[in-house]
Amino acid sequence: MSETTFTPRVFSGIQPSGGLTLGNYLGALKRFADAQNQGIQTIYCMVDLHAITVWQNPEDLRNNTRELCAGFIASGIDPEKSILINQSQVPEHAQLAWVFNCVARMGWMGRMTQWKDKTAGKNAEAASLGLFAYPALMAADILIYHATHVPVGEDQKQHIELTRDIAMKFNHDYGVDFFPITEPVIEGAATRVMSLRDGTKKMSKSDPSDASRINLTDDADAISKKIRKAKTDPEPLPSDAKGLEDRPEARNLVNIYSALSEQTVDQVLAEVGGMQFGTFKPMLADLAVAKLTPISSEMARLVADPAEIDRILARGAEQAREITAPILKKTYEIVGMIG
Ligand code: AQP
Repeated sequence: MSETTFTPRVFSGIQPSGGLTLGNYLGALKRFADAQNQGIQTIYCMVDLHAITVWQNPEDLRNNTRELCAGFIASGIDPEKSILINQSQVPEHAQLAWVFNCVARMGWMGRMTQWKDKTAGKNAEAASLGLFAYPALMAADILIYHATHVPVGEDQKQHIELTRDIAMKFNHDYGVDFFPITEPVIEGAATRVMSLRDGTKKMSKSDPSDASRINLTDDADAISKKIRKAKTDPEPLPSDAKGLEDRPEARNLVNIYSALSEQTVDQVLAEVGGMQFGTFKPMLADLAVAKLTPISSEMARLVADPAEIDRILARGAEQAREITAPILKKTYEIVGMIG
């Protein structure tokens, strides 16, 4: 474990691989915006180098990166308070990732459930080397800032544990106390928002069924329809959280309500316990529309001015490099490449 005290610093990222879901909003963006107001430096990243681990149409990647940046800002991340960057524009991420590729072990990567999920039923030999090495780049994204805290959804927990393993192995191999042992921050009712069609599957932007997710670009009508059609069971809602066990769809909708209304699950159930879904779903739909449609209209306004988005990201990259360049230089000294 690290003996050094590192200045608290928050880092997190999202892939510009097309579209943002309610899962990304509640599991990541909303929490990024909250962290920004806690007096800690916050750095948020569009991880385009991660996105190309599976093939991306170049024009779509450019547009998706700008749309994602608009999504960050529309969700409350203020470029005056947080550093907002596009990963490829801060070259130290990729440079440190190479060093970490040489620290991390093949066996560690092979055990990652995301790697297993993304290659399940497919020919893993045909997957890109980048997809396999993805967690080493993620570790570099975090550690190039000496970030101490990473707000993420539940699905990313294993990757943060691997980031800790890489930091510990680097520190051990070189006899230094240079990289912090980063903490994942996984809090709240919606760290794992599930599909609206199957409460046992994560809500995901790559799910073939659009009805399974709420996109941040959906209008009020689409949001309401998707919630009304969400899969449920025939029982009324329970009056305590224990009653949600073994009811994945009911739990998911209550968790979403809880996160959007900023109440605990117990507070929500005190209000809606005993209600039928026919009554609860319109309440949830109204709440979701009220919270999400201002975000989608702000996103639309922002993407209409791509030059402004490019300016924000260029400024973010300059600010970021003030942090990353000295950390990379010191890493190269430790490894024996300079100095
Ligand atoms: N369903 C979810 N519930 C809670 N948090 C979620 N996140 C994603 N889905 C959920 C969180 O969003 C952040 C960034 O995710 P990402 O886009 O970089 O990658 P992802 O986790 O792979 O997201 P998707 O939607 O599932 O993308 P695809 O379909 O391309 O694989 C992370 O903090 C993640 O936890």
